[in-house]
Amino acid sequence: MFAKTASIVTLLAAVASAMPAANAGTATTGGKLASRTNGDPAITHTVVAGLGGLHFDPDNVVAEIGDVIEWHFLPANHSVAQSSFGAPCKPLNTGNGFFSGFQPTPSGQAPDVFQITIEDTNPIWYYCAQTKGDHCQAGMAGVINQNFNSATNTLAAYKAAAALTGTSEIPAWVNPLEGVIANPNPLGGF
Ligand SMILES: *[C@@H]1O[C@H](CO)[C@@H](O)[C@H](O)[C@H]1NC(C)=O
Ligand SMILES: [Cu+2]
Repeated sequence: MFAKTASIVTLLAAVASAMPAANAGTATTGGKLASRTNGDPAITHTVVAGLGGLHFDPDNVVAEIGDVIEWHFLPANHSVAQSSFGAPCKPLNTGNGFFSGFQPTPSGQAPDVFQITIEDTNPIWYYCAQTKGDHCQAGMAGVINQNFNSATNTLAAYKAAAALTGTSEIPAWVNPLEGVIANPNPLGGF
């Protein structure tokens, strides 16, 4: 992904040097999403829950507006729930954070995956809400579009704070079907 981005950046720089200043970052008209800044087609970023233990892999993703994040679930029983940076292992307090529901599987990958579409470039913090075994406290926490200019709101700090929480909160609202689709690549190995 980074190599591809770099080559596109190089290409755009070459194009830009031969053209008047580009009007990047303007809002679309009629579209739900703001403009992508790189003109690249949307891509799907795969994140694997439970790869390498109580861990999301990769747990720090940089995504463009319009990209899809797709979580796959390995054994035994994981989930993905949105939180805030300041309150790890707890659902976003407004009740409109995402939650995949639990996606158990005894082996291989769970039959379903969970998808969200990136609608802006604000950081998205998330965790696994499995309370049996304290997954979030053990490091099952991740971020999309961390603000790399912030010295405080880092994934390391989020995980450190998560480790200090007593127990996780399972989102109480029922929206697990939103974004849950049949696994498009159930036999893909990770
Ligand atoms: C998965 O975990 C949830 C939360 O702990 C639990 O309610 C559910 O019964 C588990 N499912 C399986 C199949 O173990
Ligand atoms: Cu988990």
